[in-house]
Amino acid sequence: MTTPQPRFPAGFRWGVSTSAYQIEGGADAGGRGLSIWDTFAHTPGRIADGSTGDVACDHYHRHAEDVALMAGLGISAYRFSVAWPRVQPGGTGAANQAGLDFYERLVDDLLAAGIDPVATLFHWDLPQPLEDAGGWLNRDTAGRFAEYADLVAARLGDRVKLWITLNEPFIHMSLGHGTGEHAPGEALLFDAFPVAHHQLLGHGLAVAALRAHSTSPVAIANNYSPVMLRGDTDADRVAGATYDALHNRLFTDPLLGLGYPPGVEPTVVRDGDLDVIAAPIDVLGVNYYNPTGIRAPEEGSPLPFEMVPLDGYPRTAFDWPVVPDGLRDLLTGLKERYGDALPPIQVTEGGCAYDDVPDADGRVHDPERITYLDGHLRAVRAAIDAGVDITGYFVWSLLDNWEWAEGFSKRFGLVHVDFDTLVRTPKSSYAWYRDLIADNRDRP
Ligand code: IFM
Repeated sequence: MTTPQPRFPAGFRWGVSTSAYQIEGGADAGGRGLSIWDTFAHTPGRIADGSTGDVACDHYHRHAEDVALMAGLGISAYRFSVAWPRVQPGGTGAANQAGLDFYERLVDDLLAAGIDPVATLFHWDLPQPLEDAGGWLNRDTAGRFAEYADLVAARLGDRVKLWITLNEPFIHMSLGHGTGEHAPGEALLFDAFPVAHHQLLGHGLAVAALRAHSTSPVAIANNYSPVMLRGDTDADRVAGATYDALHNRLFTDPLLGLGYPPGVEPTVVRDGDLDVIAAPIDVLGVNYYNPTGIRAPEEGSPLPFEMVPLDGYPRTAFDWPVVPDGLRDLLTGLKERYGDALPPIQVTEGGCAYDDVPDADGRVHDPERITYLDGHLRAVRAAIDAGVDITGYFVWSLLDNWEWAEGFSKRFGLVHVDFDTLVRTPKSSYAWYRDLIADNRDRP
């Protein structure tokens, strides 16, 4: 890098993130049940390369090796997700102790390595029996989620250092139930709004369950994509505001006590629900990858906006534009929008996919990822300097892993995984992140 990274405040949480279905494998191990992603991935035509998460990175059997990789990085926190179908294979009822045993081993190994366990309870892998009963379209699923949260917190509440209820409920609603690109594969467009409300209701009920067993802070991880208008007519501005309400406000306004933004209110809200949803949280998890270009739609379009490519920026292997300033603007914009209602922020995901290939010596050089992370961490620092309370950053992801509908074709890891042999090879970005963390630790 040409200029050294600015320093971060003492106690800043340096982490990496993963999720259960993307890394664990062990699909049948320890009495795990089926999730909607097992069903989806095993349906021909759903996944780009025809793969499944049955084995993924085999983290279920190799978690000790992966914790050692984390210790080598020097991270202070590891964000993983608990697979609901490991804990409740049928989606309801008593806990499957073997499932909880696995997470207990992981949590204890992390603590022994000096790494804070950060547990996400729902990263999209709904037990299939709950989907068969209506999934998140069914209000009952919110109550089931709180019961599951209770079981996990009863076992791990004394050791998990930060709880995250839901990961990216917007993506689960929009891609899972709006367009059908993700599990469970429903293409309901705007009829998917009940999924937003029931996830938020489940979040609020789970907050109470977590607090009954644990004094650790509670968060949610929302993903945000700031709007970059591509057009300057009134119609373009209306389209931008609509997209912003849908992607950036639908899951945050009600959490912070403002109710649903006009124009995107679900019709299934009952008296008292908004109070449950607005239960205070301690941290807002922010996942950021890129902004979205928006302009007014063509006449006759089924959508009230049109998404347009953002030209002039470098692009990742996912074809996502690399816009670090978008992260700074997002973070300062959250502060402007929510003011004192905004809790401290941790960036719970940020990262990029590139086609990383080992060289003849077996080393994996990923300079684009270093540039990406360097730019985005400078953006975080700039937002801190502008007065936003940001207390952590988690790289997505520790390992190359199973990227949902893209299968194994998109590599996000600091560590390369050979999906035939499952051999792990730290990339040059791993060494860069390790040195950055050490530098921040060593300099007062
Ligand atoms: O891999 C996903 C993760 O599961 C949720 N956030 C975005 C990542 C990259 O697409």
